[in-house]
Amino acid sequence: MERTLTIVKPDGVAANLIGEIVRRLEGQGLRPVAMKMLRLSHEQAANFYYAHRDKEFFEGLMKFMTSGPVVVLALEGEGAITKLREIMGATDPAKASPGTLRRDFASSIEKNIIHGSDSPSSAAFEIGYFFNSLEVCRR
Ligand code: 3AN
Repeated sequence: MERTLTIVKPDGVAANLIGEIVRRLEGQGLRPVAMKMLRLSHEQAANFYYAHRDKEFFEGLMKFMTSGPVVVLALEGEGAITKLREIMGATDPAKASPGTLRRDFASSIEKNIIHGSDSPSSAAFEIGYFFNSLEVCRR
């Protein structure tokens, strides 16, 4: 059983897509084991996206990720990291496969409604970034 982290980004929350996104994740065998809504500060967003600190899009990404509340979930399931990335679709919604969340709902490569951990090491870091061990439930 594997765990991963997902974020319904500010555009997903603003478009009332929390329920639709969680429905698709649960429908494909990704069970929420922790969940909360919060509004990120610049510092919290910057530490989360530390790996992208030198990218030219970094400040735009900070502005976007702090523009409204997000919903953060830890998910558990068979092959959860890869499965979540498949359900999300490619970073650029124009390149995302039909039926993926980003193809169906995202408006740009930056405003792409959902985040998903890209490896076991980033999943471990990202779950620990948002949740302590008492907040992650066994199911
Ligand atoms: P993913 O979210 O698919 O793992 P990453 O990790 O490469 O993609 O990028 C993290 C976030 O940075 C993306 N979700 C997106 O919001 C933003 N981003 C990535 N590439 C670009 C880009 N070329 N221009 C603007 N924003 C970008």
